[in-house]
Amino acid sequence: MERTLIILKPDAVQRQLCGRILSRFEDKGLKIVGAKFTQIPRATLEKHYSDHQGKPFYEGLVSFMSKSPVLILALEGKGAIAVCRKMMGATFGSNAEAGTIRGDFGISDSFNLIHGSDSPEAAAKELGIFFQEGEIVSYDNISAPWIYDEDELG
Ligand code: IDP
Ligand code: MG
Repeated sequence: MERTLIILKPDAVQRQLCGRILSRFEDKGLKIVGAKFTQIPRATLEKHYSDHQGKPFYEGLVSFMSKSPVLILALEGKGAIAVCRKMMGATFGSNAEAGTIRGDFGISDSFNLIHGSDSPEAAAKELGIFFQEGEIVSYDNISAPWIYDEDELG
């Protein structure tokens, strides 16, 4: 099982789409293991988006992401990182595939509703930025034996 860091961005919160977006992940079988509703300070965003520092969209991105609260999630499941990226769709709302979150709920290239870790290394880094020790919760989900077969559950 793998864990990934998801952020429902300020536009998702302001447009009151958090429930509908989170439902998609729950429907898929992903398990919520961490959740935090908060406004992210600029200093934290600078760490989170350190790879994008210096890019033309960086300042706009940090300003957008700090403008309003967000819903930060840790989701767990088989191949969770790639599964979530696939469900999110391509970065730009204007060309994200229909059926994906970005493809179905937005059209902007910067206000694209959701962040998801793009690799195991990024997930480890990002989960560490947004969740302290003990804030990610391990627990048994009663549906698990009907979401996965015995071998997958290990
Ligand atoms: P990702 O969110 O699909 O991983 P990244 O390339 O990592 O995409 O970019 C991070 C975020 O920066 C995007 O989700 C989007 O909000 C914003 N962004 C990326 N490229 C552009 C751009 O060309 N114009 C405006 N905003 C951008
Ligand atoms: Mg990215």
